[in-house]
Amino acid sequence: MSRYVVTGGAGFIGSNLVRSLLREPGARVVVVDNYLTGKPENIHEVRDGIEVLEVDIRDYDDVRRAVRHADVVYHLAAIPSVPRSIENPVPSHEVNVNGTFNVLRACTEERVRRVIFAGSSSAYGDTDVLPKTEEMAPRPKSPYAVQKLIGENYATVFYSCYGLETVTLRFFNVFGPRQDPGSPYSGVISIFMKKLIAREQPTIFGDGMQTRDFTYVEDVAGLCRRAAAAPRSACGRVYNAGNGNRYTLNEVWETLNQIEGTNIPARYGPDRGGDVRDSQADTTAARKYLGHDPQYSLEEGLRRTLEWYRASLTVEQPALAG
Ligand code: UD2
Repeated sequence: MSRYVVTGGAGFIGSNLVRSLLREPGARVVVVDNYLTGKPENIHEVRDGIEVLEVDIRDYDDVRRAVRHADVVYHLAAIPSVPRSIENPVPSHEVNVNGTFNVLRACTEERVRRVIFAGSSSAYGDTDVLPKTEEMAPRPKSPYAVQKLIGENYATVFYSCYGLETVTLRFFNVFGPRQDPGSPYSGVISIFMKKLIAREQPTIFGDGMQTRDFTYVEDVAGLCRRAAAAPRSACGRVYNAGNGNRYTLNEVWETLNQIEGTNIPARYGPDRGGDVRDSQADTTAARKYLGHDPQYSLEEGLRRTLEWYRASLTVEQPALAG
């Protein structure tokens, strides 16, 4: 019987991972979250099957108690968002860097078998070549990107220096159910969903021709679990956790209009500081060493996500014309 700890388990990706872990017979799942960006309602319906520890990863002693007896720790707790880290770098530094250090240190002390760390594709910055491979030199463009890069470097060093089995997965623009659309720092697809359902125009920063490797959250949760089960030889390394495709924001908004049978034009605003222009994962290493096998096309992921938002969002529907 395995005991899993998911830091950030009440967050968007974490709460989806928790559901995926609970499908394993006999799995014991512990959620560590301080509800800074996570939400109790994300884990409400699975609450009876899990243990929840309201712990802030900036507190080492609490983290240490939380990871005690864990077989695998999925370290997803973070303050995400590129613009948020530019506007207010201190909290995200404290959580993403100091908090990550605490988790790695606590897992070493408590002899946790393996830590899966949520890295970010933002670590690459702008590269001359696409898709992006793990050998490319990182060129972070924002505090958030630096923080995630420090986290993955620590993860690698904790493996080489202390023998803690770590795997870093660089997440590439994950989307899906339970992504919070409620803040200006929310992921673009969650914002698009909310706007589409409300029949409002989204604002696209720049010309909308920037590209992202949008990856459906189920595929990411699946890869997290595969990374936990991979042989030890796969540890101490960084892997791209993307889908392998890239789409412009204009294409995403157009696809959503098609799915919904609407024709709502986007508004355009100034470029967003710290933005990477293009992003696409080379998934060769994750496929080869971790068994990564993404199943969801962008369109299928968007359909499923839209269905979830439609059922969950309490947005006032405008009166039907005519
Ligand atoms: C970065 C990372 C991603 C993940 C994420 C966590 C890259 C390429 N990706 O995502 O892997 O770590 O950070 O936060 O660095 N946008 C609009 N209108 C809006 C909102 C966003 O046009 O209302 C644009 C935004 O300017 C950007 C794109 O949409 O060009 C994606 O933005 P995002 O905030 O969803 O994610 P991003 O790429 O910063």
